[in-house]
Amino acid sequence: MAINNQYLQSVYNGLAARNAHEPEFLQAVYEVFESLVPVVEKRPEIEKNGVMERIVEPERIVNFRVSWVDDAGKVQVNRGWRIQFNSAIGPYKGGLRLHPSVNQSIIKFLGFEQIFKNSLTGLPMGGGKGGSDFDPKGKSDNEIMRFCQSFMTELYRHIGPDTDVPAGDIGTGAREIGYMFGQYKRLRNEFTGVLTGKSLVSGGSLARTEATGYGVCYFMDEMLKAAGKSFEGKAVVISGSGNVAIYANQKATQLGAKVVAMSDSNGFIYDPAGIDFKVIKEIKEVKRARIKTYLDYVPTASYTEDKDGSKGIWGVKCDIALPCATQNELDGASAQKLVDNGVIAVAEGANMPSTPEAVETFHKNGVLFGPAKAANAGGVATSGLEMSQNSARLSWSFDQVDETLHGIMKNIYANAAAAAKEYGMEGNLVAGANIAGFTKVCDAMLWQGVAY
Ligand code: NDP
Ligand code: 2IT
Repeated sequence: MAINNQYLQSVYNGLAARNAHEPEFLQAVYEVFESLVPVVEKRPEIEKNGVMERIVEPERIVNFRVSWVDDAGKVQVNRGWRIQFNSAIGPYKGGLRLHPSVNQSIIKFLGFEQIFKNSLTGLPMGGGKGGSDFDPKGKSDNEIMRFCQSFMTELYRHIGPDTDVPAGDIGTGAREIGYMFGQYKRLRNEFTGVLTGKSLVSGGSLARTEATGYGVCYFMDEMLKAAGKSFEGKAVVISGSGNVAIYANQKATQLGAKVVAMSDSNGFIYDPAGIDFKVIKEIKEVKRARIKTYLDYVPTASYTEDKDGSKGIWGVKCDIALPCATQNELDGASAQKLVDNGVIAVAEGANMPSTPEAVETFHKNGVLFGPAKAANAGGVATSGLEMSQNSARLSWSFDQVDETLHGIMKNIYANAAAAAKEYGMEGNLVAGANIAGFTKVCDAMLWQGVAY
């Protein structure tokens, strides 16, 4: 692999040598650097001011111990992180992931992506991310609470409504945000919008729960429209069955499509009649059960245990695919299966779900492709709207938030498409999103001088 620019290649080589043990982070940086070749060539001030050297080094990483006592009275120890990657355009903003696979590479790739995603929203938010290798699966409510309180007992000193505003991600939903918010308030004696994704009874925003999944579909709708197509009558496959996947199902169905398959890390369900959003919501949000229990509600559906590292779902024939589970869940072979089965469009609800080989396969075969930092930006955008409502101490109606979100997603599509065209890569939304997201952050860094 080579980046077709000496400056970018040499910054990347240095980074790869220093971070050889962080493959996901390097994967995310490589893709951005590849896209920025024409920008760096056109704007010599980028190299002159060391913008690329600076942008790949986080402003700050906090790594801490999280100890808590389980229900059996045993002491458990997890690792916690918060990465404050870039504050050029606003306070650090990004979610907290709770999953056993979390390590520094995962947190750094997510934080790096967040810089450009947040910039694309047009709202004043810098890039941050955090989390822990804590596994919420199988834990009691009290164990979740004790973990979240312990996590916040360290995190609280690093964050604040004008400094760094965390939110949810994998394994962190309204319940976890609630326990963390309660602990922050106790420690600081302040009721502020320090977290987003809050419950409506404590300053949360209507439509934040739905926002990422809806936003993915709004973005997909723009891609389809530009190609003279629509969701109407299309078969959709959505991987995952968490927050993003559930509301992507609801919106795709509202827009006239049929969601024929969804998954979790154990397997996938298939229902050609269209998977019922209300049933999935009940199973996941209320019962916190596995997706195979869908068959208890809809016996005509089928369940396939996944013996292929959660990749079996990509063998289901569809017109539209929305990967909404996790990074690198859709590899080159999976992309080829989708292409062979006639897929016309893919938009990423998860962060970096497609491997570089998968993205190349989609591009080569003329599949419309919406990259994560553009397609799933609706979640953080609506978090930005939650921050605005908290600052103003008022709350907007569901329709007001949803319409603003819709407008933001349309803008992101238009800006990414325009940037790709301006730099001679028309139709390549990976390049377009990276360029459009980078430009604002770069300009802010140049304007503020060398401070970091
Ligand atoms: P949830 O925890 O609500 O759901 C995650 C879903 O993905 C579950 O169905 C889970 O299955 C599945 N999953 C997670 N890890 C794996 C894995 N290693 N292999 C297979 N399946 C897996 O998370 P979200 O829906 O919030 O997040 C999903 C993705 O969307 C993530 O990439 C996240 O970063 C991204 N995202 C989330 C946003 C948000 O607002 N929540 C905003 C933008 C992006 P199981 O239950 O079996 O683990
Ligand atoms: O990846 C993401 O954009 C999120 N998990 C949402 C972050 C946020 O601050 O709402």
